[in-house]
Amino acid sequence: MTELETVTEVEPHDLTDGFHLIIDALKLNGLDTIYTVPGIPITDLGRFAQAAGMRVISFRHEQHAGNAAAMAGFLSKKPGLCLTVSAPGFLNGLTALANATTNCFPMILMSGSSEREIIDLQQGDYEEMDQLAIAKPLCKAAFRILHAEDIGIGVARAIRAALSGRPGGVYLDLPGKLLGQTMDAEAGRKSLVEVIDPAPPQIPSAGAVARALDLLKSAKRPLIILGKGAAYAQADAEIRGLVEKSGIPYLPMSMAKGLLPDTHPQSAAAARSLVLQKSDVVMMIGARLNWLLSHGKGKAWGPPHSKQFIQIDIEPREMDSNVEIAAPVVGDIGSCVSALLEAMGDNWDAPPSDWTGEVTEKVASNVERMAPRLQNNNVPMDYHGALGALRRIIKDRPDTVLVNEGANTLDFARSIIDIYQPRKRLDVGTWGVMGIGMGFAVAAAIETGKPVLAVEGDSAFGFSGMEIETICRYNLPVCIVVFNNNGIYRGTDVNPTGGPDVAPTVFVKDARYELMMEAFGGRGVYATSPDELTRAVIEALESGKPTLVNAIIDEQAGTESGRIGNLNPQSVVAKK
Ligand code: FYN
Ligand code: ADP
Ligand code: MG
Repeated sequence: MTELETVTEVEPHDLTDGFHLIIDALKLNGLDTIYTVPGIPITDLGRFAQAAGMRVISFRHEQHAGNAAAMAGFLSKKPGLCLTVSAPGFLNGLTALANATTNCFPMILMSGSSEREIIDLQQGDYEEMDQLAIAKPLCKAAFRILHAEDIGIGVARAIRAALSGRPGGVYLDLPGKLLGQTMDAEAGRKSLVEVIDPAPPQIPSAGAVARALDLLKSAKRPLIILGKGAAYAQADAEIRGLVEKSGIPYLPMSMAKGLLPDTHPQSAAAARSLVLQKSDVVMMIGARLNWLLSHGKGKAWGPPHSKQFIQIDIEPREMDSNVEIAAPVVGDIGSCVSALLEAMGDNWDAPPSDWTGEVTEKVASNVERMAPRLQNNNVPMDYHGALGALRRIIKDRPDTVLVNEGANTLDFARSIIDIYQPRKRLDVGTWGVMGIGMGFAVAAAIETGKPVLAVEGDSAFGFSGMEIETICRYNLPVCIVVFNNNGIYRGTDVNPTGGPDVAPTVFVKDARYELMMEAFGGRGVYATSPDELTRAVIEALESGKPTLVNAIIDEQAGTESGRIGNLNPQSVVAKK
């Protein structure tokens, strides 16, 4: 009998190993999908996970696998899993982990790593890197598991860290040596931990609720701002109940659009500047007073000290981060909103009608002003013509998930495309990061099973464009529309020296992005008019076939940095 035969005869029933303990620990906790790029030392981990019935979705670059995991976390309230190889693969995934943490999306980045002893003596191992130390400042928590018997606890700690309190990204370091370690199967099973109640309700204090309602009652011009924390909370009915019972105009942040349909009579989205400036009491629900809200002060917010803020958030330290919060309500959004609703009773007075009337009027006039522009059938297309077409498609198919990135493409789509259901608009989030497109689209398709429409600037698309192969490989119902205006912001910049290089913001003119899709067996369409665009997108959404529509946009139509051009520093000595 050879040595190998001895091993296979005696050991299979008695032993388990690091690979299988990790998979069993994830499955025990209801985590059933891994977004990954295979390679040393985790290739077999992916294989075994698939063999064990997990969904293992393999990408072309780790950043997109990481973005998919982050979005899976946002959509499911379970930590999204990303699995990468060591050093460079880990670093590629780390951008997504940091972005997830910034956006409060729960995810776990699991990376294989090299030999600890060699790393710590810096002796030059294959892909040598102290990954744990590098990850630590960029995520919510970071752990390393050295022994097979600690896998259950290690995975449990990662899950709890990702989900509890303010959700975020967790790094889990998996040394190659751990994966092959064996232990007694029964002892292994017993070492696994089922995480009980990882995000327990956090009930606000009665005093905080009463203080918030007193302030809200005293308001003459109240405003509610809904952020993506409110979308994450999946307390959709309670949030809608609170907004409607209060009668207060609300402003959705970008990824909170659809919590109530954008056509809701209380939506102040189309009167954004007015409500920010003129409101006197602002209730933030799962939204932060960061750059996207001008930090709660300055010109956008009207005269100094003209506001008081109520803030509902699970993270106590968010309070007073930018301006004084007069009424902090700390707790999970579901519990806070329910407590507010109950304490409001049945006789809540609607806000003064001169205020609600002023907001409604402004909304109506802005909507009316935009309407005719959305009907144009110009060739080449402008943003309004092209997005007007997509707006009508989403109106008819409100369960479509919209993914959106770019500069002008992002900004115009945000205000033009109405969203009707919660968590149906996924975009660049807190950092304004480019490159989330295909990763988010894959996760949206996998996690929701709904059709996905990814509206992408041509530059933004380039960051994750190779993942169209992934979309075709898994035959996902994703329709990508590339807004092709030959460059970044617009395609008209010239090299002022007259030299041979084109300007840094300019791409190949009339690039045929749709042919990329055909290369992988998907459908490619070249669309020059809103009518052609409409036909192509409807066909894609109805067939569910992976499709890329190259939408030709007037290269002069965009503006520098879209609506955030003010963030560009200006040179006093040079003229553009
Ligand atoms: C909104 N508006 C509308 C509508 N919806 N008018 C008519 N109809 C509808 N449906 C109006 C709204 O009242 C505003 O006008 C304007 O359109 C823009 O609305 P928006 O997009 O909500 O507001 P704004 O000012 O752009 O918001 C600021 C912001 C946002 C910082 C929150 O720009 C944002 O989320 N930016 C992210 C940018 C980013 O990350 N870019 C990636 C970097 S790309 P007024 O009320 O008149 O103001 C690298 O360059
Ligand atoms: P937006 O960009 O849409 O304004 P942010 O991501 O800046 O939203 O803010 C989301 C906020 O929601 C964060 O401060 C986060 O702590 C909070 N949050 C996330 N999930 C919950 C929850 N379940 N309950 C309460 N607050 C939450
Ligand atoms: Mg462009």
